[in-house]
Amino acid sequence: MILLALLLQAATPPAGTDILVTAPPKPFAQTPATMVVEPVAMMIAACDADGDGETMRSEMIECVRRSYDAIDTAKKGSIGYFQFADWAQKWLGDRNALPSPFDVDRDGDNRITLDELQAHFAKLFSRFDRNRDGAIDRAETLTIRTAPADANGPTPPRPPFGEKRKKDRR
Ligand SMILES: [Ca+2]
Ligand SMILES: [Ca+2]
Ligand SMILES: [Ca+2]
Repeated sequence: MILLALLLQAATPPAGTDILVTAPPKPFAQTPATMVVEPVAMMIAACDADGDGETMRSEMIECVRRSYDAIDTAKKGSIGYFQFADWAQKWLGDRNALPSPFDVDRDGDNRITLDELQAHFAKLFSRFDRNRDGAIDRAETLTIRTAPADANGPTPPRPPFGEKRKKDRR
C-alpha cells in the first residue's frame, strides 16, 4: 500500500505546476504533385551503379539482367506472366505497373525472355534519354504534370500570386 501511494505521489505534479498539454503537430499539407516518376523510370534511375546520378545504357542492361535473374531463379531462360508480375512487384513496386507483360512478350508465346525484356528497356531508354547523350539523368526520369494531382486526384491550377480564383471574385 505504501508503495502504491508513493507511485501515485510521483505521478502527481506538485501543486502550482502548470501542466501544458499539446496536441501532436499537424503534418504539412501535401504539396500537389506536379513532378512524378513512372515506376519504370524509378527502376532505371536505381540502375545507376557507379553513383554519378546518371544511368548509362550499359548500367541499365546489367541491371535488367540482374533483376530478371532474381526472378528466374530456376534459370529456365523465360518466365511466365505470373512471374513477370512478381518481377514488376519487386522492381517497379506494383504487379500492375507498366510495362505490362503484353507489351514485353513480343512473340506472344506467353513467356517473357531476358532478350524480350532487354529489347523493351532499350526502347524505354531511347524514350527517356531526351537529349540523346547516352545517359538518363534524373531530370529525364521526371514526368511533369500540367495539372497537379493530390490524394483526391487532379486539382485545379493555383492562380498566379496575388490573383484570386475567378469564382472567388464574384
Ligand atoms: Ca552511372
Ligand atoms: Ca515471349
Ligand atoms: Ca540524357
